[in-house]
Amino acid sequence: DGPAWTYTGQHGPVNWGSMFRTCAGKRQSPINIETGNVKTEFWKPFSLKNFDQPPTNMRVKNNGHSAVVEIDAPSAPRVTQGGLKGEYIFAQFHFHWGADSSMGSEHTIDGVRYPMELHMVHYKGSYGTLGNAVSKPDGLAVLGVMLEVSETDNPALTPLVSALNNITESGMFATVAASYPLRAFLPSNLERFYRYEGSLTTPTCNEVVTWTVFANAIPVSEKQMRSFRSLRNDQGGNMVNNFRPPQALNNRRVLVSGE
Ligand code: 1SD
Ligand code: ZN
Repeated sequence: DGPAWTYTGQHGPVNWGSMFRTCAGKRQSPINIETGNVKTEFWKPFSLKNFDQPPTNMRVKNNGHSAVVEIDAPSAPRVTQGGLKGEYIFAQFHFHWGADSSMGSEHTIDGVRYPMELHMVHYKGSYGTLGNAVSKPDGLAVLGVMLEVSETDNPALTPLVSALNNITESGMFATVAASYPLRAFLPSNLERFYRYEGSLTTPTCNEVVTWTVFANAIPVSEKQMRSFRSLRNDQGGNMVNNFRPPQALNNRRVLVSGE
């Protein structure tokens, strides 16, 4: 193991490229999405299977750089269509957020930063496991959802936010009492989204992700944001600003779904 990577200081994002070669690659994530410079594609709508089933168990872990949610479900949630080639199986979802609501998202849209971004990570079923899939160029499909501040709590986040009190330190995990189906963490409009080929946004920055960033956000209250900001990271500091800044687009095209 090399030195631990961080979001600030000597082992922060600007130096990931020298610590992990792939982080200096040409297909990195996140990016700024310029909506005036996208190409429209007409894909079949996303097909989400088992996204409406309440999980039999939901737990959240503080992995030192995010809050990661895993579930047990009667049948595995999976996604096809929406321009994806093949079937992708749900693995986990997690969040990136800011010290205050002026920042936090990884992707930006026309330079606009959201206070938080949710990533639903899926691996290609034909690769069998997430571990196998992270070495394949089409191994992962991540669905990115922006969160925007609302006056009232997002009810789907309430049980999850309560559980955050029990995972304040890195390495801790807790059960989420009442678990909502995965659909509750997605915007109601799944038809409009941006698509490009990118990477994991954390070291080792594997260039294996087909990215989807939905155009519509879901709500979160400032009170709920404060619970995320009260977590501690693997350095013992506040877990805030755990987002990587936008990377160069290089020789890539951003696509947008058309209707
Ligand atoms: O940051 C996450 C990382 O924690 C892990 O979940 C990885 C998938 O194995 O995905 C990245 S990200 O690109 O979804 N941010
Ligand atoms: Zn992420």
